[in-house]
Amino acid sequence: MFKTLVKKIDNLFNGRVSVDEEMLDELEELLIQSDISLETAMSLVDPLREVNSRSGFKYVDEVRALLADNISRLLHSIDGEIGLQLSGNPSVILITGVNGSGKTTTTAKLAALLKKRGLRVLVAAADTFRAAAVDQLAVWCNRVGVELVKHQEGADPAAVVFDALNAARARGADTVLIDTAGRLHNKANLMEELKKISRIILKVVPEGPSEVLLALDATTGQNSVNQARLFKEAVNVTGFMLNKADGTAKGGAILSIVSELKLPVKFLGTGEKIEDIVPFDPDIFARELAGIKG
Ligand SMILES: Nc1nc2c(ncn2[C@@H]2O[C@H](COP(=O)(O)OP(=O)(O)O)[C@@H](O)[C@H]2O)c(=O)[nH]1
Ligand SMILES: [Mg+2]
Repeated sequence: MFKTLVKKIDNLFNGRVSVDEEMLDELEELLIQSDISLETAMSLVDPLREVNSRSGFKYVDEVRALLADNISRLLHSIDGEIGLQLSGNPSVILITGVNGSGKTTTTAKLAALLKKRGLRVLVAAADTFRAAAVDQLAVWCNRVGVELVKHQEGADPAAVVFDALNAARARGADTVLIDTAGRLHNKANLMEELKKISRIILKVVPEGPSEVLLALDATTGQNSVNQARLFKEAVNVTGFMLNKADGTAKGGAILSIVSELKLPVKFLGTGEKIEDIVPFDPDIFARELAGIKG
């Protein structure tokens, strides 16, 4: 994932025998070019500059190690848990995000993942904005072998959710995954709809959703930080599913998003297939980015 960024950092470090200010400036520049905000890039590189001017680095690998530590610390400085949380009867996972961010794909991937863990999964087709959206989800659910609760196109998404939660109770399902719309007539409508869905969930499952995942398109770059802020204001987002991490994404936005919103990345989407989902491990990611092998 994010091969370009990993490679660029690696190239910068490789073949160097000593560390100087110029190299650290280059590193900062490289991070900024990779969609990391200036502020976040500085928070990662400034501690390296401090060490460099105080005692200097003996080996380039010390820079890698300290960079990995800084990235890891940033990714751990969050409110909430890193792993997927499942509680409630049934546990509820609400999937939100703008159009094309990979919500429906994420829903299908999670359904398959949880089913594999032995959970009984039910999916709610709460994107009723377009008939094609329900059809797309139905195909996935069929393939994965999980139940789907759907209404007609244009139906009230909150009513779909209400039915799905009650069906889950009646049938003894463990988890309900809710796929939502990413586009309505305007942004305010979308946010209102998400709030309404949240209220309905609370009526049936008093502890509320165990996860509200925001699907983000990794190729969107800095703009995804704005999206994240907007959704966080409307609903109680608990973490991110960063999709299209396999593509041309520069990858740096992930660090800006976590550092600004203080919420965990829970999964990476690494392709269009059902198994292309990876639980996010901050420490592995940090080491990979800093080019520490093994
Ligand atoms: N390469 C890649 N494509 C993805 C990934 N996740 C979703 N997509 C594609 O992105 C497009 C939009 O996905 P969809 O789930 O329909 O987004 P939604 O509008 O948020 O429901 C589809 O063509 C998906 O196949 C991913 O992790 N990697
Ligand atoms: Mg969709």
